[in-house]
Amino acid sequence: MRIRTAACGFVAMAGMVVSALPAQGQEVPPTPVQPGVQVQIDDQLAKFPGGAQTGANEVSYRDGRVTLTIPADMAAADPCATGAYCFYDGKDFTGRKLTFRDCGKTGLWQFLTDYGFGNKTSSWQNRTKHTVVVYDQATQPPTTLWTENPGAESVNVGTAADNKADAFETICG
Ligand SMILES: [Ca+2]
Repeated sequence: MRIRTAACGFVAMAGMVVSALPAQGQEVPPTPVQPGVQVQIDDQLAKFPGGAQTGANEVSYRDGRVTLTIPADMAAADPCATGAYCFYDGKDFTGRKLTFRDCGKTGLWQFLTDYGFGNKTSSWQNRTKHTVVVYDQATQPPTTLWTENPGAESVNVGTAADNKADAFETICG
């Protein structure tokens, strides 16, 4: 929300500049350098320590096996890398993206909440040979929300499962 507000303000300001200088080929104001992203990264590292900033919009944990990507624009999300599986905050693979690369022969449990990603996932991509089973642990017993088969993806987890995932198990494929 903060980013969206800032972007709207910028557009309004740019419009004023253009109307004030109608004559010459005006200089287009430079694209703002992701004003909110660094603040979000600093906030992420403070609240979920153990990671390190590894890019302008990226925080990595566990020697790069887990990566959080924070896009400046909600609509602009990178695709999930081959060999990884990704959880997205937004539908259609948008918004914050949390990338994982590992698995366990008898299942590897991990927690989205360790990275500030609990109750957020709205879409996902699995570009590995692994199978990922995703849970809502807020219920008793835990609810199985969905299963990510190798190579599968979902642009929308559906209303019943939206923003509920907090843990998952990854079985090596
Ligand atoms: Ca979401």
